[in-house]
Amino acid sequence: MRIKNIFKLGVMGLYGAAVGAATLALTVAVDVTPVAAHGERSQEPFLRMRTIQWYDMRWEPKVTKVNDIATMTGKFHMAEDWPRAVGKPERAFFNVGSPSPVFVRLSTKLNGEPMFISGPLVIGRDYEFEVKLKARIPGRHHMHAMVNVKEAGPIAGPASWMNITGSWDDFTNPVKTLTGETIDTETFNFANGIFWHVVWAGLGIFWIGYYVARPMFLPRSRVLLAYGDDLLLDPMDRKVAWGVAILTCALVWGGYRYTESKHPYTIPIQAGESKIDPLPIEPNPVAIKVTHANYDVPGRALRVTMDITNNGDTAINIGEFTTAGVRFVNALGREHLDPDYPRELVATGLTLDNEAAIEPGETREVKLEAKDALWEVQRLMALLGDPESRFGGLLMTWDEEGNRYINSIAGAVIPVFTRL
Ligand SMILES: [Cu+2]
Repeated sequence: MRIKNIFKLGVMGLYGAAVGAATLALTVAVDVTPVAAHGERSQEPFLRMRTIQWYDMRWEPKVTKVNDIATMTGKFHMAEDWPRAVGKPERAFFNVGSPSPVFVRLSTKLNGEPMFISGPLVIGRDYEFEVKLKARIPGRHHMHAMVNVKEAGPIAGPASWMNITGSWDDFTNPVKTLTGETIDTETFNFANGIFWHVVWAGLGIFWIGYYVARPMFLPRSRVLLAYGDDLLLDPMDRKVAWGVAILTCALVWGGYRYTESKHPYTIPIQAGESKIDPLPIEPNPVAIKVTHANYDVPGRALRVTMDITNNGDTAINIGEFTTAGVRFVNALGREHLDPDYPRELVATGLTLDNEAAIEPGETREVKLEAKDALWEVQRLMALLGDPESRFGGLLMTWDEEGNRYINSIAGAVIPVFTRL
């Protein structure tokens, strides 16, 4: 009877596997269109505009061969207007957003210091990062800088397409261990990993399978409730349970003993916290107060009214407004625009009501308009549907000597459906 049950379950399992395989085959045969990106535009606008504000991003080189090194560098500002709904960056980890491990990350540096564990980041301050990547899987990949924030999730920055040529089979990732041995982390102990997965999964499946077959959970639970456990406890169950318990302990103990004899020097994975000081605050003679902002829905334009005070010694001009990685530039901003920055994230529709420079000591009410279809394409205007409709971004100004000043601005946005 029991053997029959197990056999029946086995057959059912085979059916399940067959259905799974057929589904997979259909997916492979029918759905062959590759995705163009990986959903960054569906991240809420307040996450992209008012948390981590990225600038000076570079991806170099854009084309690499398998095993070549590429770098991603840039800076980010932790917005003062950090949304209430998003966890504060008390524990954050710098990461890279990519479609699977197409590159291997060799190192991450924040303000010149290695960052391999998470740590706090300070709101209102700036950080500079450098990520070293080693090309692994050929293809055309959308590579984002990203910060994982505890209780907020991953906050993706702008991405650029990076191409890898060559063959995955040629990929190697040799590292020299502290004992002087050189291993290739791509293949090191692969069989060992598979072996332990099979051992533990096998033991788990046996344990659950044994009880599933004698009898199933629901009838078992009903018998337990109605008659107690006497009816259910077979002397064989006790023997099997003891057998599995002893085997588990023996495997754990034996595994540790074996590892210790084979690798006498091991160090645990490092935990703790990386404490990295933010970049020093640079002198900024520009003070900005946003007084009003609206979004022209049919015109796809954000209009911001603000009072700008120039406390410096030379006149300043506005050149760029950047938010969520989208850079709105005018003629001045274009002069300072990195030609390698992804074209799909550059908008030229930045205009001002008064193009004249803001003189030293002057406070002027400036009406800025950032107009482009990118508001819709990047789905940033979904913020109008949020319970807290606020925009955020970096306003960049340049003085006559070419010094750049960056101010993080933010404010409530009122939607406008007709031209006022
Ligand atoms: Cu992407």
